[in-house]
Amino acid sequence: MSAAFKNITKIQYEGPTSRNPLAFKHYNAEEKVEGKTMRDHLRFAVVYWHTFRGTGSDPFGAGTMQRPWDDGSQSVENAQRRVRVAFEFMEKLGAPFYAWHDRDVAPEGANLRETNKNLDAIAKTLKEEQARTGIRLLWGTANLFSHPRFVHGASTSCNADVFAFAAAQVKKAMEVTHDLKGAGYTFWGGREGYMTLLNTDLKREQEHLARFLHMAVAYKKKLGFKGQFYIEPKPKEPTKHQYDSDAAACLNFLREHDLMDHFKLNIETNHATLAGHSMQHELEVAGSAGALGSIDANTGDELLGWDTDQFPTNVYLTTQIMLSLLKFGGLATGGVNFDAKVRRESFEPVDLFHAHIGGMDAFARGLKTAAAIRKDGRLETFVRDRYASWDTGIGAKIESGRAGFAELETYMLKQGDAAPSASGRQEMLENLINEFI
Ligand code: XLS
Ligand code: NI
Ligand code: NI
Repeated sequence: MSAAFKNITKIQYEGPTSRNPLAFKHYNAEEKVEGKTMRDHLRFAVVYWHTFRGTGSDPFGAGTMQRPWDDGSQSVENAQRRVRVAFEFMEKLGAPFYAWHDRDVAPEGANLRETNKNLDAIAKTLKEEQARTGIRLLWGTANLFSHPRFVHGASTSCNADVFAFAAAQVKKAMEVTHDLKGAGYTFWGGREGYMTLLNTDLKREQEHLARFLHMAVAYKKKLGFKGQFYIEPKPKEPTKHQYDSDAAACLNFLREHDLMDHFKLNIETNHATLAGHSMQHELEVAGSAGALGSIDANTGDELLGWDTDQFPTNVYLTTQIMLSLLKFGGLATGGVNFDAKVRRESFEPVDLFHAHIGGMDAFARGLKTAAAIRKDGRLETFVRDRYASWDTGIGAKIESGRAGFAELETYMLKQGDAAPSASGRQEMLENLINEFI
């Protein structure tokens, strides 16, 4: 076995008073919250792309990451060695899941056949390491955006051959995901959008995207893959506009194209921010439609306008997220997937541990805080009481469909005016949340 992190042993829970940077202060995997262990509530996942393939490069400078196990080559051997290191990391961290793109784990070959062969070789190593450690695949996905062939998109490309290539690639990625017993498979529309409407047939492109997803659904059935399909909304970047722009747009797209039964949403914090929404808004929209599947946990920077994919450390944010997740019954097939990367300036391997430990602790605190707020009950009671006028009388009649405009006019002519409304008490509720944080 490799030992890339020789001086680091399994990360332990030491409690809130610990001063050890390589210990959990709040995430205690076995501790029960609302009758379920933290491990099962949070289902943490490490992403292969940022954590093991991130170089630290940015538009202004080269990579900075020190990854001594990686020789920087595109060889299968290098990729296999990287897999062993990845599993050493995840095992020491105590993360039960991981996620990949096909091209993160295995190098692209000279043609599709060679590329598939490379992926098969790496899948074998992934399988061995999954068996050795018990770490499971949360979801797989295909990278349909990095290679220059995807310059105009994948399933929404103006070039039909590119659609065909993308289909073949997703077919293979689904097969490997299935073979590795993945709990899900994700579609993120990296370049499925446009840079200018001057050259774009938007209707045709959206229909192609729908056709592509129907093909995936059909192949899933053929394969016997029982994992959950996810769509991951994002409004822009790298394109100016991405068709899966936010949760509401995705739901509308799925409904329009008769795909609702086959997909749930994978909601990412930084994507919500880019869409001009809060993470909780996106969770509530997905959850209300019965389509809340999984989350990509990260955060943006208030002062930078792009997908900076930082690790989440804000307990207020994680509390809001956990309030919504608990409300909608928690994560079933999904997980808290750290689609996050260490900063370019945090280039030593140990920084990967600090980053994940911090994210896991932030979510553990969010979980405990949200559970305490729910147990206290004042917030829930307030919201319920706020809608009390709908439980009886005219409200109940409207909700049950027993009143139309004419009845409501008669009612209101008799009443003369609407009954007075009560205060929304926003500040009181904000104070209430802070009682628990
Ligand atoms: C990019 C996305 C991507 C997906 C997987 O912004 O978050 O990482 O999660 O393709
Ligand atoms: Ni993501
Ligand atoms: Ni993202």
